[in-house]
Amino acid sequence: MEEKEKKKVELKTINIKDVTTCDATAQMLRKAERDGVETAFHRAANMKACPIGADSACCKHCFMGPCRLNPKDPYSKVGVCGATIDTIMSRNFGRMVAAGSAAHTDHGMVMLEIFKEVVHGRSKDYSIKDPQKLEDVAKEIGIETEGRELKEIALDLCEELERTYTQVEGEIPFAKRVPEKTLEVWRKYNMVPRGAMREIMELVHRTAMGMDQDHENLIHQCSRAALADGWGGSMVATEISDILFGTPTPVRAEVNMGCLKEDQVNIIIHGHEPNLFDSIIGSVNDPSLIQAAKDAGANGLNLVGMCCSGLEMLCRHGIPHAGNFMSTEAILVTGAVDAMGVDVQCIKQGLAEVAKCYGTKLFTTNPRVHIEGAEHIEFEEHNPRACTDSIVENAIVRFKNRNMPIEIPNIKNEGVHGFSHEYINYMLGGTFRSSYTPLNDNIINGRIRGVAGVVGCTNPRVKQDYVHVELVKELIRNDVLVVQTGCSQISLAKAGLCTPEAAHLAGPGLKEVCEAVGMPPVLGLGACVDNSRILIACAEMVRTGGLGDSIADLPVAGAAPEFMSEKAITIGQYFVASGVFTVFGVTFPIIEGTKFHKLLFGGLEEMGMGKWGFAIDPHDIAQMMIAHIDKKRKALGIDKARERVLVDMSDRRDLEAA
Ligand code: SF4
Ligand code: MSK
Repeated sequence: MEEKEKKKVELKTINIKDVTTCDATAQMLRKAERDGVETAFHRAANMKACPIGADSACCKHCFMGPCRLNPKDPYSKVGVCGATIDTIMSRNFGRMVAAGSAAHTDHGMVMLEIFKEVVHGRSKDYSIKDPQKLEDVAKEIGIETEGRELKEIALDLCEELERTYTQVEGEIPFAKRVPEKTLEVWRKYNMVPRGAMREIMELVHRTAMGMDQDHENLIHQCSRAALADGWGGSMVATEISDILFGTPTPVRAEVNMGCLKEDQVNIIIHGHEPNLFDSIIGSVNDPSLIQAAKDAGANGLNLVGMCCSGLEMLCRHGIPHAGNFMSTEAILVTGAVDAMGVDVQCIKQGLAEVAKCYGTKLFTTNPRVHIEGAEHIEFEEHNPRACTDSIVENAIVRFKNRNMPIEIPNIKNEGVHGFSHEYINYMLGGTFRSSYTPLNDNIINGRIRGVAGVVGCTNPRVKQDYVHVELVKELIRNDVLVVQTGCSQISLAKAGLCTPEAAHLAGPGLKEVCEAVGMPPVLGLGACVDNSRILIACAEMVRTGGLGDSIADLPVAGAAPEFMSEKAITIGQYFVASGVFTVFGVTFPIIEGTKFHKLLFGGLEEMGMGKWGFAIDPHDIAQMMIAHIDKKRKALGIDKARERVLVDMSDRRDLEAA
């Protein structure tokens, strides 16, 4: 009791309207405080971020240390071994890239293993949902498809894509998708990935004590390991998930906590891999489980997603999505969640405590993730329903025994999601002439100023959703088409910007294109591994012509304005290495003014890649991205085109025909 009182006093330190603009999350934070329950928002307020760690000015790579350098005077001393601040920061940066790359490539490898089981006929629980995509991907990486059985092609595809992970020599298969001039830069600096395992291994080795102590040399391996994720692990994860679970096409769906239903058994799936979610869709549609729910007094089984697992199924099947990373604890405060099943990545340990407070059953399902206090039901690929049926059965029991008041925020937002690269191609080019030509043409004629990828997490160190939403609003107001993935997509969906009707918030040129095509000004592409769709779209824009010869020539920019994960650093580095100006918010783990900072924020661009940028305020981020897009337009000689010509009827017909 005394302990609880103490917590209540501590909880008073947060001002809810300063930590989130998500009304549902705010409502639940107020309830959490009334209930004496702590969340990551409270812990962030009570834990000051370590300034030395935030700047990567510490090293614990050996036990002569740990060594701390002074971020305010970074060249005033060196580590015991003599390591300079640039060595220490670049090694820390490399370790983050290695961790992020490992996360996505491990995820991708799991997808490939499932695909193999399906192709060999050893798994009956999954099937090939998009055979056309299977053929298209195979053809693109040089596999003969003419006159061959799908199974033969699929077997070759498995073998070929496995090289993405295990190959020790040569270039990864999807290097074939990279524009030639971009690839030339990578080859010049020995950055074309071999297999991800090889690259991550070398990066971890090179960042150890006594290894690579030249940040200019180390950045090549940081880039190679990051590219092994973007054009490798993540890209395979996306492509195989499309083949197995279906390639997304636009679907209207609801997001926010109002997707929970008080009179139904509510089950949330949170994490990243689509297989757990795909299986539980079968479970909640099983007549015997539906009957069991009814027998328990419920009006049905209500399946809802969160974070990137949720995005995988929001984009593919229109399954409702309850919220992004910073809402995963808050939603349990509703008391309405009967079970939450989690798999991998971005699962806060704090969930276990909040779940306990509200009697929610929290299940870990992946051998890689157990949490003290959560029950583990292993998800077996050969018998997936055993796990997901059990989650549903447990949820029904919890529903029956609900013994505390339920409060569900009455907030739902509708939007259109599921813009895969293939669909963007079709949407803009039409059935018979699928192509990016209309997009490029509209960029060249200035109706669309450029394209921005706004992606990534939410983070309690900044106001949840605020930076994403303000940034995107400013971009579209300036005729920049926005593509999105990850938790950012949910921030914008909650703000109502993922609807075609949101076109009225766009500048005149973008608005005209959106209205002609019937698309939102903000296109949701999926989960964080689906950033690979943005890379493919960039490559396609180069291939289509008129916007330069490499990704670095395109009038595009990226941002992760509320990032929190090491995976985001890896994503940032693979976009930068691919040629994209990429701005991060919150904090940047490298000290300004140092040699390594100059390399990331300028030197890489001089080498033919993109560069990093940093700002906290969304309007500053937007202005940096727009200035970069304008710089690229100028270099391409299309800056004059933005002195807009009024659209005549024939232009309009062209757009409508598209
Ligand atoms: Fe200190 Fe060098 Fe050891 Fe790092 S590697 S802890 S800088 S002695
Ligand atoms: S879930 S990595 S918080 S986007 Fe992919 Fe969201 Fe960031 Fe996790």
